[in-house]
Amino acid sequence: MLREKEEFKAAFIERLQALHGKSLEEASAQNKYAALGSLVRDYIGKRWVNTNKQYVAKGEKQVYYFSIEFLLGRLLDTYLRGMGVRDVWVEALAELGVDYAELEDQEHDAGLGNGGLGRLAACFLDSLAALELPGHGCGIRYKYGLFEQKIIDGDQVEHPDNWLKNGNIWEYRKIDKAVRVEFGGSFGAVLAVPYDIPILGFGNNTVNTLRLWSAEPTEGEMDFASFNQGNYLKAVEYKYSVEAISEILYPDDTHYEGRLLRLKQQYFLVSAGIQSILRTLRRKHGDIRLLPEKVAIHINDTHPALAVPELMRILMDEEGLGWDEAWQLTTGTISYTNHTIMPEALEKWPIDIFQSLLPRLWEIVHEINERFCHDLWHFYPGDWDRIAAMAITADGFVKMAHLAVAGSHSVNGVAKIHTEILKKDCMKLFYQYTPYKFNNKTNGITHRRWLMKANPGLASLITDTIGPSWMRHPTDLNRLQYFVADAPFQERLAAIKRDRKAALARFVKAKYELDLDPESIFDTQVKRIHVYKRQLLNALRIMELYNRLKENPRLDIVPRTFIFSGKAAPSYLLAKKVIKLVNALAAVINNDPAINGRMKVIFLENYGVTLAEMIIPASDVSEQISTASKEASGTGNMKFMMNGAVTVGTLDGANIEIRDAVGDDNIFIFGLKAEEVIEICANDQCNPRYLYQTDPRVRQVTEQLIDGSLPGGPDEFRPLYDYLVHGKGDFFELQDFAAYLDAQARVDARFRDRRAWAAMAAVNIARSGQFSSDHTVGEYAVGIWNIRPVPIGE
Ligand code: DL6
Repeated sequence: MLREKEEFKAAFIERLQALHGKSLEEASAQNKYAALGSLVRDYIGKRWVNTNKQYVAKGEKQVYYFSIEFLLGRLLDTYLRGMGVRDVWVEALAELGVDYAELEDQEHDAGLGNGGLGRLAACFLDSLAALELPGHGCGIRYKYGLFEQKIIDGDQVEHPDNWLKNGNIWEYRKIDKAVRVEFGGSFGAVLAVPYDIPILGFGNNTVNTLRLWSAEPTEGEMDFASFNQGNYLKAVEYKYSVEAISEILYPDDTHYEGRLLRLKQQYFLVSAGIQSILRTLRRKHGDIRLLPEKVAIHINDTHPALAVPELMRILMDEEGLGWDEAWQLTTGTISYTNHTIMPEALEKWPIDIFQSLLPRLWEIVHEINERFCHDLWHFYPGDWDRIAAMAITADGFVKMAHLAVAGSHSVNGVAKIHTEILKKDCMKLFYQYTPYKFNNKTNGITHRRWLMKANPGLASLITDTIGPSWMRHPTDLNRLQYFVADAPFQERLAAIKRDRKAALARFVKAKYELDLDPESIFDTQVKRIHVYKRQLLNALRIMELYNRLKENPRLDIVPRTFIFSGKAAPSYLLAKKVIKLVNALAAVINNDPAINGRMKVIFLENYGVTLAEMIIPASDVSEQISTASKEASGTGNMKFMMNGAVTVGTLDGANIEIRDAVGDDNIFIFGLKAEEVIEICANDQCNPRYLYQTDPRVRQVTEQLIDGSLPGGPDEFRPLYDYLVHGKGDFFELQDFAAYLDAQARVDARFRDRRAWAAMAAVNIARSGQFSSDHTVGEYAVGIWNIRPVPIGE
């Protein structure tokens, strides 16, 4: 398949002519990108059909990963790597005078997710296909992805992310596979139209499917040609209200919002997805009773938890099964991952909204609750408090996490500590009742995107050093341990890091007209902006270091570049203030001649997958400083580690497992532990104010927020001051401040010894294989889904 350069060149030029009627010289970059995409589609088409045929022929169990978010990023490069033609095609393009990087830039990131949860779903799809596992994604084709962030006068300003503006060459609209989704009440029916995106394996013939559903008016309801004018307007209204369902991704991952549109999205996703799965099951196997044997449905957090009552509805109302059998099939098929313990993110739908939009589902949920509470009564006779706390519907709400636990056979957390907290704390009662359902699956990231694609220089060094097996077996990265102290290896590693830093510096110079020093420590915190992730703590220590340098201009520090990037939910005012503060610090510090470039602060706007691919390989230090117990796992921590950045972090989420993997000498741990945080919060003993009174550094930096020394005047950052000094202190910024400064001093000392630093970086890379999502997905496949690889022949 076009493995020879000359063959490819001829095909490419021919395709340009056929698609656009243009010669190579006349074609625009967008035309060339489309022609390249069309050649990729040629390759994929046959293998996709073949994969599906073999799945049918072999009759193996399939898993469907239901997620309200899939944060894919760009796909072109992933496809070319999966096909094994990237290097040949890139070279051939260069010989034609076509810059591949320019073509890559034509692709708009598919940003159909907020952050970790959506990116995890994308990594899992990549690993499923790479491992030849029969697994598919099921999501929503939002017309607008996560908003585009612009920074104007230091503030975040949101713009719509019109990612489909130039079309999407990777999607296949399959109108013949559309299904009707019936809502209750006055809303009526909606046509769910699938857009399939092929998910290519790596060096194999597997092509799995990500099916994204788009909401369209059903034909019947849209037959308004003969309508009088009043009905015509109504018909148009109907059209817009239907299309609104798949119009936009909700831009908040940490706050549950009881909006009707969100509930419509959730039902739309699960109803369309389940109908389509059952249609395939009937066609392939005939007998619906084979469901748990042939299908696993995984729900990524509670957003698709309506899968439980929807599957019950179809099995009973359409397939004619009785309750008990339907329940056995449903719970045997569905499994659930919890991604957060933050109470404000836990979904609960007001019963009146639920009932009026989904009357039949409400009846079923009501019955599930009755039976669930009845069973609890047998187990815990007379323990009303416990039963009330576990009920699925209570206090006027449907509690989605309770529904998800009751309706699935497996419940997993996403890092060891997170699963322990679920078991001991927030889901304690459920764990006591059904301990066998609970298990841990620590998150992972695909090393194909986050190492091979994002950092090809490092990938080559690794292959030169230990051979290529790590690409298929990422734990083979362990073999790098023999080279950790090897001087030539360390030098090459350091040179690659410098090269990535220089590339980022060029990008920053071009976009922000700011000079970064690649010799300085690139110290990075990139992720969603949220109080629990504590970008504010990072900002405070920057202020503290600045104060010290001002007091003593001869202070001996290693120059540092503080890099931030991330989006705040549009209505999250405190988080937006943190963005403003970072930008204010940048304005002051970057322009202060007394600092002489020893500190630089930069906030890179519009964080997303593609930007992350540039920032992460260029970083020396990875800031993972959430309040212990609050970050379920984190996956950014793994991406940095895999690229040789050293973590400064709390004992939270997967940081703990990273610490265990690299050892205490190769990570900078600080701060309160989860048990301490939980206990202080439980006893309501958090009193940050005493630190303001006793630690002069705390006092100085907090006062500076309101003394008028920052741009914007004394009131601009008062909300942050009030939060820190007069707030409840739930996120422990002030308690962890001294320990954080101490950890940063250790970083400074260690970085001076370049060999020691390179050795630390090497240990981090060597130990990162266990955090490949191949490993994680392998564990889901065996421990939860019970699926096996299905090798696909040519
Ligand atoms: O599991 C993926 C990712 C974790 O790594 C993060 O620690 C966690 O914050 C994130 N959770 C969410 C919250 N969504 N909900 N609900 O995105 O999941």
